[in-house]
Amino acid sequence: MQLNKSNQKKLDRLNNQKVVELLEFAVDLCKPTNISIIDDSKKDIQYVRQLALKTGEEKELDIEGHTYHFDGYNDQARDKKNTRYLVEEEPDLGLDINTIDRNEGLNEVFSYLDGSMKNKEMLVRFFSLGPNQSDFSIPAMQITDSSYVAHSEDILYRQGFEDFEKLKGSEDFFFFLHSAGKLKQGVSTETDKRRIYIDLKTNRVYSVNNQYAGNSLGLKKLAFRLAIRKAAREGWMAEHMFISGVKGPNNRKTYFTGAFPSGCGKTSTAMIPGHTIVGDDIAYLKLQGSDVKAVNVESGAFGIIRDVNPEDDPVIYKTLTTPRELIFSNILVKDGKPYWLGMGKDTPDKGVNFSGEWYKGKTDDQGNEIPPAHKNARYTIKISDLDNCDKYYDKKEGVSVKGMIFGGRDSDTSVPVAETLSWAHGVFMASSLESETTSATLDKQGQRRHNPMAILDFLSVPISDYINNYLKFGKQAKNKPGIFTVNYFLKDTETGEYLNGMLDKKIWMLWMEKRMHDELKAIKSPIGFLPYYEDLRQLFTRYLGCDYTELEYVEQFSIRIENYLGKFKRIENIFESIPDLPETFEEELNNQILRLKEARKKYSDSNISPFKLKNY
Ligand code: SPV
Ligand code: MN
Repeated sequence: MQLNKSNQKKLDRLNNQKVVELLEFAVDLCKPTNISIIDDSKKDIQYVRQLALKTGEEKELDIEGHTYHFDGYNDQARDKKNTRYLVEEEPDLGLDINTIDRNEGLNEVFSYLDGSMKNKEMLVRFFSLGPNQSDFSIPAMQITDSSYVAHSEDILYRQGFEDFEKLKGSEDFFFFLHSAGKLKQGVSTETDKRRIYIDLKTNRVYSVNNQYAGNSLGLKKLAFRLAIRKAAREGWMAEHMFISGVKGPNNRKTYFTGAFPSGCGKTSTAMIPGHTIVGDDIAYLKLQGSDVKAVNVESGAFGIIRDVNPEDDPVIYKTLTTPRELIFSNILVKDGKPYWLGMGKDTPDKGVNFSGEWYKGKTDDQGNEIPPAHKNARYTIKISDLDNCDKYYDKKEGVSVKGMIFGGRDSDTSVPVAETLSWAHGVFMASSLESETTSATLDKQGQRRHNPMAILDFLSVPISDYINNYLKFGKQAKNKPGIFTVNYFLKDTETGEYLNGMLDKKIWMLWMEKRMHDELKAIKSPIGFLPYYEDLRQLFTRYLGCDYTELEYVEQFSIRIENYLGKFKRIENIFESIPDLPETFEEELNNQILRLKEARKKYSDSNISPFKLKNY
């Protein structure tokens, strides 16, 4: 292995045999032309930023600090099919979790990585998943030949070279090896050989022939998969959750976490005007004394840019249109300016996008019209660049979590907000989350999928272990967070129109905040506690300055018994085939179905108005 003097010096500073071994292994396999070890210094971080421009993986836009990057035409989302766990004799992980025999998988992915960095520079990076030097955090080493990947990680994660120095030679860190493979105009070309293989045995991930961040950035969803397993084994939680500070009366701040499948309102919930953001995607949660505390694993946001406009997302829009370091991906560029779908102004008829030179009406090989920007186009920014960044976003001890929210894209069943009846009922409801698919994965869109805790794509332990861990975690917590379900996508059965406005989620958050401080009573329904009309009406008037009619309330909060029963039948069918589910969980399922059937009988109605439920 050829390291120049300054790189060798950096490696020596780390004094870590495991790091040296992994580096030697990666160099032998990928055969880079040169190697750069990057530390936490401004100079090194700037070097990576410049390299992305030099290699053409990123290009500059008019506004200072803004760059854009394209992923390949067929590399625009997470690739579930080619993301697999390498397993030896382990039992099947269950549900539709993809696995491959460990040896076979290693051979395959190594064959694609072999020589993948010829004529390229290998970047060796060190980060901290979670705040530096925190009890929550996990150190991570990333090797990549993509300066876009390394640059994105600088925006999205805390640099951790110094944390590695403090490791004193420990082998306890995650390792990611990535190569974008063969490039054409800065874009991975051999996407048919795209592989993302996760080695649970060694906490390593190998990813090749891709650039889309959900596949390539080791620290994002790849580290998350490793962390879920580590957490389940060690009794804490790694969750697909934002963390947000909800501002209640008298400036009271109450922290909530929220899990939503991608593209279902997660970032916009974390970004509600007037509230603060700690993180928008991944949280680690641990018990500390009587409290549940959470940290943001990341320090940036890789957010969906579609529909970000001054009206609906004023804070993000401002951040994206003022000078700062940020990366746009898969947007449309014309004359040094970025454009995306739903940005609130007209997009030009031609420009450059993820398909190359683009013009209105352009079609792909299959004859499909290519939109100006991809639906899953994204922005990469630092959380600290947002006006609503929480002052504790980087706090080593984390913030105290008072409530957890679970939401999906559900057009016909779930009420806009409900508080579950207990921790166990909450865990059951969160495990029963279903959502209509979106553009964040390469699947067909608009199909209803079971997605427990919005984490299914990332689960790395059998679902029964995962649920067991949840139940135990709550049992141990003296100050248990309340568990809430939300749904922003309920539609009118006849007109098909959404029953709620974009801003209504703020009201649901404020209602939950007050509930967690015992300031509001609620109506007990078969599926959980519902808000009283009067409380919502007051919140709508005070915080949104608008009317909230009894009719709206009834349409939104009536319990659609048949639809709920249909949903739980589907859930029952899924869980029936899963071995070793905790008994508590099965009881919750049976009781849930029973409560719905009893209510149907008691009210002789299958669409029960919340007004009727008052004395349930
Ligand atoms: C998500 O889709 O959940 C994301 C983006 O946060 S990524 O997982 O990186 O695709
Ligand atoms: Mn996510």
